[in-house]
Amino acid sequence: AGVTREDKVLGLLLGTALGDALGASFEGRHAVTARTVDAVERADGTLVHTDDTALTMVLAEHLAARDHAGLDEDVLAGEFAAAWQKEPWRGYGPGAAQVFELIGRGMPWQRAAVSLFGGAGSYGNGGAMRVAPVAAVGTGPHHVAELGRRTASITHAHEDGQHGAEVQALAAYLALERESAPRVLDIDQFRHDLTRVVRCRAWHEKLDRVSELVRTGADPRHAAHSLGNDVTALGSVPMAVMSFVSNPDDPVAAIRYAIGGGGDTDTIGAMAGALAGARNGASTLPEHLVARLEVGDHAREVAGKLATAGHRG
Ligand code: 8NA
Ligand code: MG
Ligand code: MG
Ligand code: MG
Repeated sequence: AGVTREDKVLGLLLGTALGDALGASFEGRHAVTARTVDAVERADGTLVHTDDTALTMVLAEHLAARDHAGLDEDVLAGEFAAAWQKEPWRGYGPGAAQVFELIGRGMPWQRAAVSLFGGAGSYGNGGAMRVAPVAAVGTGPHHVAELGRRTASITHAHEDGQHGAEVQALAAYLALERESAPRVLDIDQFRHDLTRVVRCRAWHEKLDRVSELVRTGADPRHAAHSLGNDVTALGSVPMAVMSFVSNPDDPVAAIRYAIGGGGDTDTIGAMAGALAGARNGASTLPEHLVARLEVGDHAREVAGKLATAGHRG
């Protein structure tokens, strides 16, 4: 009984797409009221996703297709670059677009990634926003974090950009493998698991703050003010985790919370949606919203393969 693994993997993918597409209407707003989110939810027509979902699907396909071969950064870099080249209008970050252009012209991804921001590399949230599918194939917390870091490093040479992917990958793994509704989510255990694998003080401090904000039942604006809601990894992944752990049993509520904090709403919505979708499964997502997503059929096809592709890498 309960939610099947395939339904949880599909929930991870469709939750990403739903959070991204709903959040995309509000990107850059200071804060978003529940009523404005209602209006988008009630409307008809396609919910258009952005770079977050496009690259998540590329990674999911990569992992699903490479039976026994695992993750190949050189191949994946080419697949990311091809997705950007095909649909550059999906709202990519400027750093990501630059790396993909260089890769497309034949530069090795290692050189392209370190060339960004005067040689510092990107600490944007682009590695974290697309990472969740690694949760389906990792064999344990450390392996999942390592896979997450490797997928991020293709575009994000800065340590913070890679840590963000590790934290989101691990959160997705815990949501997928350990947590099933209606079992109650243990927030402190969750934070403990996260901080054991990602050993970096800035992240520990943010995750402690998440625990405290959950305890006090903070609203989205307050949480975003404390945790951040911008396009950096450290300024957005904690808000996504917060959105999930304060709404663990309801993906739409988690996404609405993420959007309510304003800022990088598509990306924070996508990451929160991935976590809540993975915990609760696709069957808990409202049909009228899923039907409006661009990726529905493709996500079902990939989720089926990804759910059985596990424990490689
Ligand atoms: P990125 O590598 O361009 O990073 C995002 C941004 O972070 C950069 O454009 C910089 O402003 C800043 N940044 C990152 N590293 C550094 C550094 N070392 N020094 C100074 N500034 C830095 O792209 P990404 O793929 O990481 O970004 C993902 C985001 O871009 C997501 O929000 C995604 O939805 C997309 N996006 C963002 C916006 C927005 O700016 N609100 C709009 C549309 C799309
Ligand atoms: Mg986006
Ligand atoms: Mg596994
Ligand atoms: Mg964004």
